[in-house]
Amino acid sequence: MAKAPKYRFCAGPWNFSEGRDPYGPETRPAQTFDWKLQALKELGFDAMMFHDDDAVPEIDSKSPAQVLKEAKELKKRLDGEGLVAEMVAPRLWFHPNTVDGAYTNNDKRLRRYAIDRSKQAIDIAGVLGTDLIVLWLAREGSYLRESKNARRSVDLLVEAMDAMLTHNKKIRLAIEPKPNEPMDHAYIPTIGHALAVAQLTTAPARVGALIESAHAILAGLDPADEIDFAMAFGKLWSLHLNDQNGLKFDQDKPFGSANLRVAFNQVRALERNAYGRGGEFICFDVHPFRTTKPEHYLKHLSNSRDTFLRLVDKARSYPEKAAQALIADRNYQDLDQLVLNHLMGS
Ligand code: GLO
Ligand code: MG
Repeated sequence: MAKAPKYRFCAGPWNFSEGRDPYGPETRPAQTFDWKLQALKELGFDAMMFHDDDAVPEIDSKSPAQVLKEAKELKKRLDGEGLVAEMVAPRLWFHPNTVDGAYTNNDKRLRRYAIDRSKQAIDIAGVLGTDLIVLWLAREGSYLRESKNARRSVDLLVEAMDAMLTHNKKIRLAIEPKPNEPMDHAYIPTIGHALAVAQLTTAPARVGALIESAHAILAGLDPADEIDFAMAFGKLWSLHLNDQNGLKFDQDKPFGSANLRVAFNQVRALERNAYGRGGEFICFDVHPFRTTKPEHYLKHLSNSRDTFLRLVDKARSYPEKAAQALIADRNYQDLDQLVLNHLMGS
């Protein structure tokens, strides 16, 4: 097992959410960006991940020059705090232009908006000192199968990615698959889809993936297998660890909260592939429960990290020899119990 480097941690400003859901308003006060930056520092995190409009608020109302000026100011602040920007993701699901999709919108003019905004996100990433662009393709799919042409949508996705890859020859695109929500069916639901689409672009080596635990679970897959699959291709460039209790709305629970064994197996997969060796971060895409009080605002993050680190210890102290003997004997009954005993402790 290759030794993993020391893990480095990351979260985004949206991970300090205020508790709003479709049935009720916020339950915690909004915090400023500065507060969030300080919070990440206090937690000992190393990086922040950004949507383009986290980096430059109200981005659509600003000139390109103003956007870059504000990105430069942000870079200075990050440097001052000793934090780095892990990635920039164009937020292509909020603006009225993206109601019916961004890159796969049926309207050419609206597709152009999505591509232009993505190019601007790439310019922001350049200023913030990261080459990683994350594409969570929120509205690339259909509510109604007959409303879109799925074959054409693949072509449009490739066209958009090619435009980004050409805009800056240094950036890498990490596709974050998710099978549903907000769409009924998304066009890139799994890592296999993401890596297959990468092959159709003009620069396959610069198109990889980001795995989110909850998204893999929503696709009916084991996130550990998704990690191994992506890493077999050298294509796991970021990670959103969290948890999800079955096929429901996207829950973004603390890591390990719903299924400790599934979390353990993700950590084992990361360890055996030496995730982080290329500078990749452990990002937690988690949210406080709606019931969380303001004084416990950071617990979902610190708890996720604590669980992660304890599971790293569990992965490193796993009784490999005993497990191998049981595997050789095809005694999976006792192998199962060995795992449970190891997780429960003696
Ligand atoms: C939602 C996604 C979302 C992305 C973020 C970065 O389900 O997980 O939070 O990770 O927008 O692209
Ligand atoms: Mg995510």
